[in-house]
Amino acid sequence: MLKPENEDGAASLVDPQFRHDVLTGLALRPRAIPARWFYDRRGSELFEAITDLPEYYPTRTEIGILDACCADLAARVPAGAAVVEFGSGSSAKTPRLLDCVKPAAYVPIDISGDFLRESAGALAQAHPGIDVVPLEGDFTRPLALPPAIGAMPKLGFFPGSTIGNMLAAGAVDLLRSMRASLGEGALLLIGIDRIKGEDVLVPAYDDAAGVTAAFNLNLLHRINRELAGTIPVDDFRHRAIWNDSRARIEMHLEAMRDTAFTVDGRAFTIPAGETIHTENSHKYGPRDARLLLRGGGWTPLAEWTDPADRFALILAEAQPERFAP
Ligand code: AVJ
Repeated sequence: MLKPENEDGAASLVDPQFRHDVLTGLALRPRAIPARWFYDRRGSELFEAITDLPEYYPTRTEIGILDACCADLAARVPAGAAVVEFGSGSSAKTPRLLDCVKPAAYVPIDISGDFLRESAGALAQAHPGIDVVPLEGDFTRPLALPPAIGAMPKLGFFPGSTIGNMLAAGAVDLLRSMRASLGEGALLLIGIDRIKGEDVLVPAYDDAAGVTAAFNLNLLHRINRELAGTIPVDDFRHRAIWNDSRARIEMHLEAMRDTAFTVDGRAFTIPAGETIHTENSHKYGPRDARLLLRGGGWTPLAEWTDPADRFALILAEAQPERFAP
């Protein structure tokens, strides 16, 4: 499989999926490119910087909840469990969860093998009692877990409100895939960002230091670098908009003047004021989040929030709904 990013930047092979998503996305109306393409090396660095911003509350809020709920959570997870993380486990949350739950095994799943092995190695060193078994693969589809953890009780971990990037249908599909991968009776600990005032939401996605703007605009630099693009990046600006009816923050790149450019030899024009939609970050009220989980085959068992109710960690079990008429 081709990697979306290579060490040598310009000389890297074109990822056919990236090329396809960009060329079709720029031809769509409204124009839209999937958010997963933000995360080349520079984009991942910028996202790390976002998590430290004073305005970006989700990361530190979720870590605070995880620390505060540890005793309660640990009491609900069977001994000798395997923690299965959907994502590479490079965040500050993973070691905290492992120290809390003390599982027998830890399985990080990621499509980027290099990144996966790096973070898995570091975690294994820091947790000598835990069997770390990285699994390279696409967790948006059901996958076979390593035989070594076959008999262990499973705890899935999907932090960061990453589920918020998906539309409702895609989010339900993903939850069902996780259920198929982990099996009936498994637990899932998922972080979901809450609906709150625009006064908090918009600055979290449009910070004073301009880091989120750089993160969004990096997508255009990446297109220019990897797909032989001629996009005049300085003619675009970052926009973060709260879409109240859909309960989501949308990120866009807005053309500040009429622009014309090519990507991989194809010509595009974007008139002044029009945008490329680059990300949705859906927010969920308490009932919305539980409905979403049930829709994906997960029954909520417990949930923990911060004192300001900004973010929720929900523990759910892969069980069919009981008492259905
Ligand atoms: C990684 C998808 C959870 O939606 O808050 C942060 C990505 N985008 N700032 C989010 C993001 C702009 C983030 N997720």
